[in-house]
Amino acid sequence: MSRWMGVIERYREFLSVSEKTPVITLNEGNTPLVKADNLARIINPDLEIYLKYEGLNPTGSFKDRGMTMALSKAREAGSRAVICASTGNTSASASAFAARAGIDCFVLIPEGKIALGKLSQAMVHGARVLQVKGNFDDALRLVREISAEHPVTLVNSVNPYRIEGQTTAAFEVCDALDGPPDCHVLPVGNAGNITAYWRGYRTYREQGVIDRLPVMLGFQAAGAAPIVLGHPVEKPETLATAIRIGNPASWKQAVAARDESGGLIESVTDEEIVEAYRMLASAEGIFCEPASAATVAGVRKLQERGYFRKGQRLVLTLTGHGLKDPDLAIRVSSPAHTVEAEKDAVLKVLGL
Ligand code: AN7
Repeated sequence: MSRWMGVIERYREFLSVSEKTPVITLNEGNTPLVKADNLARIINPDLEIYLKYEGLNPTGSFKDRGMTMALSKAREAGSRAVICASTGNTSASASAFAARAGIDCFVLIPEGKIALGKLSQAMVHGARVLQVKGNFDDALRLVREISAEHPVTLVNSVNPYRIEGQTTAAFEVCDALDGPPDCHVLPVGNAGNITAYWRGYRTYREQGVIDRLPVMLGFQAAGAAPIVLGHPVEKPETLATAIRIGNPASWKQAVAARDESGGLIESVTDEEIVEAYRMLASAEGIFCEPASAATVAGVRKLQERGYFRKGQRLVLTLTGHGLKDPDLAIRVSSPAHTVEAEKDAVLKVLGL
């Protein structure tokens, strides 16, 4: 039988699981690698651009790859409860996989600063949701302390199984392209994903599956760009709430990925993010989160200063689905008309 069974079954040999590990899966992974020729025509027709559309994971973001590992290992260890801080997607994913595992889930989110779709997911899956009067960094500090003192498993990306699970995205990219891209482009928030991709590519090279490594290009939001600035940001601000993070947990690993690959981590403004977000939706039919669009905004910025070479192959990870935050889509798009229920009125508005 060839039914896709999730990332643990597919990449078991690269992951810390044994036949005793109970696999908690929602058949995550195996996401499309969409060739973006329209986008390339706009940005630079001499580039080959692919979009790794992680919004098509079961809970709508890349977090599911790490969460299948984290919850499977938590179950294996006999854990009764998991806890996380989140800008939204981690909590959505943790609560879904915890529900499937029959484990309690506690989530701490920054008050009023997560997209409604993500909040609805944590609630409907039955997590205990606490809104913290503070930002993500405050929430992460709290759950680190609580999980160190109480019998609850931390499932933020400081849990090594999370990063391990997320390496599978790099494997999928290489498997799909029969090799690595020249550049891999990611949004950077808590910096777990850029860490995971870099490790995934290195693993594949050590195993001889690929014979070279891509350049890692990361983008933070300008109002939440601690790695770019070189110091924590006390009050991070960006409309890309997923990456509204001022003190990333995997800071050092992200810098290592950048430097070892000969890449860079830079910032893009909210304005550039929204422009890229609309461009992806209108030119490619792909609806992603604003945080995900930071990749396209970043590529446009690098293109303007002649960074890329002719014929280079780029993979951009679109980390989450646009439906997580429909309010923003409506806010930045042209409004819907209201018309009388009469053909003439409709034709007039349509200009037909
Ligand atoms: C759509 O859910 O940190 O650099 O708590 O949801 O690995 O943190 C989300 C992060 C990019 C950044 N795109 O990834 C959380 C959380 C989306 C995200 C990121 C996130 P990392």
